[in-house]
Amino acid sequence: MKLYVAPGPNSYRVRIFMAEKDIELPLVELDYAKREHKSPQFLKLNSLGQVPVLELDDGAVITESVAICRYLEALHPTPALFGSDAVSKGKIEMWNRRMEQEVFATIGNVVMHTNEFFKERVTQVKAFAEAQKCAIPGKWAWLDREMSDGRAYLTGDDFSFADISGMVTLWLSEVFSFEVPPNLANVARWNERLRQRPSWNA
Ligand SMILES: N[C@@H](CCC(=O)N[C@@H](CS)C(=O)NCC(=O)O)C(=O)O
Repeated sequence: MKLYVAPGPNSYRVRIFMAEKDIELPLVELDYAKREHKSPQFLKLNSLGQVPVLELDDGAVITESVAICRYLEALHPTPALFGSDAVSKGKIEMWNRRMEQEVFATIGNVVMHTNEFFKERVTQVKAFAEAQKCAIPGKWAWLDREMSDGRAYLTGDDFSFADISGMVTLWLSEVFSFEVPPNLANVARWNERLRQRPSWNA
């Protein structure tokens, strides 16, 4: 089995997940500058030319960071980062979707519609990027209100896959200098807690 990766939130999501579970896999690190992710050889693995990609020993391929993590969870069930009972499974799915669609996607849209790197992936619309940028503080404020019950992690007391999506969202936010509004005490507490995990550096 080998995992194709390159810098960016989706590869980091899988690498954090692996670190949390103590999983080690051979990594193939692609170089964007050399366009290795768009080479004919790599496009055979993932026609979208995106990472991460997991290639199994029998040649089967799994793309999409969440799908790769779900596959790895099936092989390594503990700790159960996608939940262990009906309620926790439902809540983790719910919070993962919310994190991805409400917060990550808003920040990601600004990057996608302004950064040179994504010019060939989307038709960049400056006005959309501006509107999404204005929406970011409100997304964090919404999360802060949600977490005002004092919970440690997105779904409650336990760290889960949804928090890993949160980690890469916080990373994205920092790298592209979109400050998390500093007055949001609940998000700040969660942010600090996540950064203290050894997997943060994965
Ligand atoms: N939905 C995919 C998204 C994959 C993705 O967008 N990966 C980025 C790096 S984080 C990429 O490969 N970008 C290169 C490109 O878009 O050409 C996943 O979750 O794995």
